[in-house]
Amino acid sequence: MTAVDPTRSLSSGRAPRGPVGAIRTTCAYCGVGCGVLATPDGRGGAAISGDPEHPANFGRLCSKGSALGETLGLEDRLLYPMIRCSKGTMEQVAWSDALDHVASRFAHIVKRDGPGAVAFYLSGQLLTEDYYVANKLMKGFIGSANVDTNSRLCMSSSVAGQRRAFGADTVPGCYEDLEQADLLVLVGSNAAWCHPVLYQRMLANKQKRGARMVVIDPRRTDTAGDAELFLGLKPGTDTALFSGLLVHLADNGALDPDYIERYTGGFDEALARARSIAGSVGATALATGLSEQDVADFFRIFAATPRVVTLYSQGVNQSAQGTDKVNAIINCHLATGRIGKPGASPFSLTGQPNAMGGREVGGLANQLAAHMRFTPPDIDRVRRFWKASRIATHEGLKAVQMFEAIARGEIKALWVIGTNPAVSLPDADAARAALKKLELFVVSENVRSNDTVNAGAHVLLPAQAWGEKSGTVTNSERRISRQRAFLEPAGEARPDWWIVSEVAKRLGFGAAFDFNSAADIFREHAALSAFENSGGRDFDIGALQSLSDQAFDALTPVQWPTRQDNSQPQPRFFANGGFFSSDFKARFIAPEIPALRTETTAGRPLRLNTGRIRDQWHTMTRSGLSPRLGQHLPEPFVEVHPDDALKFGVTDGSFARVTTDHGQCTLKVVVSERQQRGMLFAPIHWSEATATGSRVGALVAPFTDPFSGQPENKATPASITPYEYVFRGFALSRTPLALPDHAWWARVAVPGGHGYLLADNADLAGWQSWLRSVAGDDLAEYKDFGGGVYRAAYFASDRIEACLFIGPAQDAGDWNVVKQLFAADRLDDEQRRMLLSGKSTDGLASAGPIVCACFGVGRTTICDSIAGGAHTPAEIGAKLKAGTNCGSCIPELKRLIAQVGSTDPEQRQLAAAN
Ligand SMILES: Nc1nc2c(c(=O)[nH]1)N[C@H]1C(S)=C(S)[C@@H](COP(=O)(O)OP(=O)(O)OC[C@H]3O[C@@H](n4cnc5c(=O)[nH]c(N)nc54)[C@H](O)[C@@H]3O)O[C@H]1N2
Ligand SMILES: Nc1nc2c(c(=O)[nH]1)N[C@H]1C(S)=C(S)[C@@H](COP(=O)(O)OP(=O)(O)OC[C@H]3O[C@@H](n4cnc5c(=O)[nH]c(N)nc54)[C@H](O)[C@@H]3O)O[C@H]1N2
Ligand code: SF4
Ligand SMILES: [Mo]
Repeated sequence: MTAVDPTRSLSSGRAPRGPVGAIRTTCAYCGVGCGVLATPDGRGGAAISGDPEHPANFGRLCSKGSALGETLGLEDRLLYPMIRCSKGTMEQVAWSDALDHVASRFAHIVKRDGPGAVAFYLSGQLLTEDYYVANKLMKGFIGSANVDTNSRLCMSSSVAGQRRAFGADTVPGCYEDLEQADLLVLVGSNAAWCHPVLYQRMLANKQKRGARMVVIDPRRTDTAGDAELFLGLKPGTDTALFSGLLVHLADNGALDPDYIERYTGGFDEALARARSIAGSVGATALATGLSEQDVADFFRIFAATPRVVTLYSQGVNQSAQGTDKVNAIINCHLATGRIGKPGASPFSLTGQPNAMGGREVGGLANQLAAHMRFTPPDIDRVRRFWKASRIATHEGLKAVQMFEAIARGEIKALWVIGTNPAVSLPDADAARAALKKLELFVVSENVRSNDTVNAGAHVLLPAQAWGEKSGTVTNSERRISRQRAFLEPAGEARPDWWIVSEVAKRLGFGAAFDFNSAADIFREHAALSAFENSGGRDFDIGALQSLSDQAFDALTPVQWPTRQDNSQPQPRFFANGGFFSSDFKARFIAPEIPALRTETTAGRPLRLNTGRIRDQWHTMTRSGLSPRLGQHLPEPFVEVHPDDALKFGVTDGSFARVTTDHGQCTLKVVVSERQQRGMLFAPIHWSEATATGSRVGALVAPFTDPFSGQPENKATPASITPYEYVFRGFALSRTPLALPDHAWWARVAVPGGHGYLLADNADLAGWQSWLRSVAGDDLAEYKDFGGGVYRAAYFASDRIEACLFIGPAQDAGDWNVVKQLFAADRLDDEQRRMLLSGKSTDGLASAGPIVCACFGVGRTTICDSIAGGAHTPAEIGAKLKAGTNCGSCIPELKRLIAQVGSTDPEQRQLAAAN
């Protein structure tokens, strides 16, 4: 290892400071890319607030961003490089040994089986600099394009759709458009939960300017709560809806013939195809399952509103026809010339913090760096720029195909960096089994344990995490922001770019990987974007290629392109054509007739839709550490329409088995009218590491879109059957617990320790002996085995060390109350006595499940306040503070107001239930 390591020092990448010692950085989570002020507390933590100067959020943060300070602990961190030794156990090794090992094993496999036998699987959570170096090594020097990323599961249909239409992967609009639009159409986007700060900007437009909102989603999400029009279409029918819209625009004089004529090609074919798919309002209604009235309303509003932004996300992308869906949307914007103009554009909402940066460096297997492609001139250009010894000459394998090739034994070495494919890939059991076949399986991670690490990694390399790492990310509106270090790196963690560069050096490519800092890499990346680019490539940040280290440290958020000759950034594209095709024109695309890849059958009569919840991020390796975020929806669940619940015999609050042709999960049932009949919804966040039998990726069919390779994550045929557990309960402990194998459990962070929600069928004596084996015999106990109740706690001085509550479904003890007692540093005698009663003690009434994460305000409290006369979120805020900080719960407050205030007793019951 080098004696002086610039990556260990906070002095690089730490400037500039914001007010009173705060460091400006960017949120670790979604593609909104909010600016964050982090003020280190000197003890490894930091106070977090929104950066008022950042143009993505102007000081706002959502519930996840606000809770970032609760996720900085080191308890779960991977601190040292580790290698699996001959006995099968992981052993700590020196960095130099780990890097030598990885390089020599990769070199051996490439020499023996060729470059196609190795692969990298990367992530939109890496910094641009990490991504750039990994892509350069694999595509330029190892000589394979088998480098793909979790963005394949996320954005690749948007990439493919934009490339087909615009000739390049260009997002034409910017965030200001959301404030300037008169109509916001959200398609397959639950922005209220997944892009909350942008959603608030849209709501502000609605409130201030009266913009209208249309939400298109098979589920009535909280995003739909603010919409004038909610279109709960049948899954997978978006192409029909937007084909019908194109026909309507054409037949009602709403086209922009001048724009079509001057700047586009292929309109007639696309319109003819649209007519054959959905040639009228009636045909569209039939194809989508919507009412003719709703379809007609949507078409009319769209046709009559020049300033319209259509925002789309995973309901569009994650489909076996995702690329066609994207193009069906873009067609309507091209046909009306509503593109790249203030308040008018199609807008792909990106998921991860650096989904866009990954696309810029060419992290996908079918891209070259700097938005170049696998064409002979581009390959030659990148080869010359990199002085690449062995550049890949054709596209590599896309994520799902890559894991299939691993399963077949064709890919023998895999390096996973910053993603958890054993959870997030479709057919996740098969993906996990494939990992076990690898001859060399390297994982660069922040955490010591997740399902991918636990799938048999041979080498673990500790990467610097958010707060420690330093570099750049690009958000949904093409804006590059700095992530800056404000904490010392944990243990021996290193930047991902450093780890990859050190392996590259050991493979003999030292000259091309002699980087000393993220700034070094960024300059090279910027220079490549401008290299032989006279405007023919959209991605150009040539103006930034000569930044000094100090200027890089001080870099303020900047949108691309920012070209050398004209350093004025360009917020929008294509208002006056200028597409990136050979004739500078856009292409209308005639989509295929929409159809889902699979039919439901008698055995699999439902369709499983999967997605996100408000307060968790992906596989919970970071958000799962925050007690505040754990309060909102603490358990893995499946949402079912009341009619289906009745039909299949499942009830709210009970458990059910969800089965597909690929796998099985056991989930808590939530019966809800927000769900469409015939569909189930389950969140993606839980894994083997955080719950039993709740890894939803195992249920998902591995079908992919033919153009993008993106899997259809939202429509797998499934069945549901009730599953009985005699006992329910929970455990709380200061240290992590290994629950007995027979139990169903879900882990949740709680103040002061770890919580586990439980369900089980084993006898209570077994639980008693398990607890004794964990905590010793010195237990305070309440036993009523005949009544099915066992409660026990173990104290150290006056504090609960661990406790266990098991009982019949309705009598297992009040989790919300016991959690508060557990959080306390000391319990008085009265509280101790009350503890094992499992009921509230004075002043500790249960507030119900938490709705407002910032102030810990529960549903019961909120419903009481509504019943007591609070009729708006503002009035609830004035009484309870709920919704007055980050605002992420306001959509839910509105739903509760509607439900509690409803004259329909069923609605009122729903408010109390979910
Ligand atoms: N809280 C939170 N926020 C996140 C994330 C997170 O993990 N947690 N992850 C981030 C990432 S990486 C991403 S990619 C984004 C994703 O953000 P979103 O795409 O908004 O989130 P999803 O919940 O995956 O899916 C959105 C909606 O698509 C709907 N849908 C399903 N099928 C169809 C269909 O056929 N047509 C239409 N029109 N809609 C359909 C679903 O019902 C769902 O409500 O969120 C980002 N933000
Ligand atoms: N069924 C279904 N499946 C889906 C989806 C869906 O909607 N439905 N959505 C898909 C989408 S859009 C996405 S984006 C994926 C997300 O899926 P994943 O990427 O698999 O999920 P994460 O939990 O974000 O995994 C990131 C991992 O990288 C680690 N990590 C974080 N930062 C760094 C870093 O800087 N360096 C390194 N080396 N490691 C780091 C974290 O500890 C974590 O283990 O899931 C996809 N899978
Ligand atoms: S919206 Fe929330 S999660 Fe997304 S970047 Fe902003 S604070 Fe982070
Ligand atoms: Mo994503």
